[in-house]
Amino acid sequence: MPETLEHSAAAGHRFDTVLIANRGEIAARIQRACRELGLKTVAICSEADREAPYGSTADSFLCIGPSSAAKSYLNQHAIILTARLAGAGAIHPGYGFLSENAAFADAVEKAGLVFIGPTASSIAIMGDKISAKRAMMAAGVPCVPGPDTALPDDPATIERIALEIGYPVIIKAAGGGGGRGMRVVPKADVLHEAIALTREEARKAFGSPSLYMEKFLEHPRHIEIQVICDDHGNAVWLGHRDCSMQRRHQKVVEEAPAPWIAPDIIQPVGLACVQACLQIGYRGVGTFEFLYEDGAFYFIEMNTRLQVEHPVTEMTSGVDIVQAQIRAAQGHVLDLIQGDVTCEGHSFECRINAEDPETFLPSAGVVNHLALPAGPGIRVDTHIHAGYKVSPYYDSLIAKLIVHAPTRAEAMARMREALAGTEVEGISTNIPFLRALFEDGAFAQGETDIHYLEQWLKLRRAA
Ligand code: MV4
Repeated sequence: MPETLEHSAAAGHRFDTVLIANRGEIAARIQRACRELGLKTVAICSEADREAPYGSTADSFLCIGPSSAAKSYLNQHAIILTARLAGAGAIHPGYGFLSENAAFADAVEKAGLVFIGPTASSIAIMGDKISAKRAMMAAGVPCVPGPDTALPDDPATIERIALEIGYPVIIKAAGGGGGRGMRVVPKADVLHEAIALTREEARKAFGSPSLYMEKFLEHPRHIEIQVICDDHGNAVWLGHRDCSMQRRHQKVVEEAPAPWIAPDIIQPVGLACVQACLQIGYRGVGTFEFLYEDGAFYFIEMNTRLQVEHPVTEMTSGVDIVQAQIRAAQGHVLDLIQGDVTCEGHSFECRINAEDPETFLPSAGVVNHLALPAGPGIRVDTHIHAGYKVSPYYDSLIAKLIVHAPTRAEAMARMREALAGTEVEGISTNIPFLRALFEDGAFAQGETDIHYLEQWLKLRRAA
């Protein structure tokens, strides 16, 4: 009997070819991990990326649509069809694009392919920030004070919830996340107005008016915990990262471990994350995002994808997170236990963006000169080369500069050295601004919160 797609699906996790449904540095990063695991790769591109070097290193390379992401990297049907035509048994979504789209994960599995990521149901639970919070509270993960249910309509009940939490509170859309669809309420007199506005925005942006309310934390740090899980009831956490250095919800510098976090404070939080993964049957890699204020952790969201900043955790844990993610999707038992996980030294990542230094608008054009740093403890994840054309269609990340050294101070010195050895000409980048940031005293002390970078930029502009 000839094998049908249904039969190959029944064969379960086995695959020898991976379609990488992404572009840029992460397409190159995933391709490397596949090759190291002995897997063949299918690269895809839009018309704007036809010349992309990640295409020529893949086993096959197919253009799936026009430059607009909606018609290429977000075209679910074209991607699944291409995977079948090219003989791929699995799809790796990378980050962004379709990586946290539950309907896509479901469609991939229904086509008899493996989605390299968690189940569609895990993605859906975490995509709804209220059900995510409910799952975390049930697993004993510390959350921001506030109910794990949607706000009711009754004004008096809403007022009572706000008073119970205590002002200031924050109203968030259940369908939001990553900074979209939220509004701070300083005091009672603007509560109902804030709810009405956020509800309308949520209805338009996310197709759901569902909202929830939390205590607003005024000066937190953003600290996240990386987990990796298999399909056999095993899960570990790989330490923590500090991603407080951001501007308009775009991370600029990340580091591992988060500075000044005592092991006995983070330990129970990491274990609770592992517990939560086991309780919801999580598979693959994931990130628990926390706000950290006055010595306490508060869960806000879970990311169900591989993240841009995964390298800092790779450097400190020694675990190849992308390989581990692919092996988990193949159905392998996790090859490390919690006792094997250590955190050694300190790592920083700088995101090099092609952007105007004043306006932060994406800067497209040809990179006519490129020098990249090298040396002990220096890693560069990039897809660009001299002569590369940065297109205006996609996000402006052109390279990630990653360093690792025994101590935080040494890692900062190493990043200064790496930044000094980085030259990108022909387009504007944020390199000058990153160089200045690594000379900043408060940053050197690890004394910064989520508002620091924007304040620093404001002061710098004034000076
Ligand atoms: C918060 C908060 C303060 N209190 N929630 C922004 C992104 C989204 N992941 C959640 N965000 C926030 N949620 C409570 N209860 C402040 C932020 C926030 C923020 C969080 C992390 C990193 C940068 C930020 C910048 C502004 C606001």
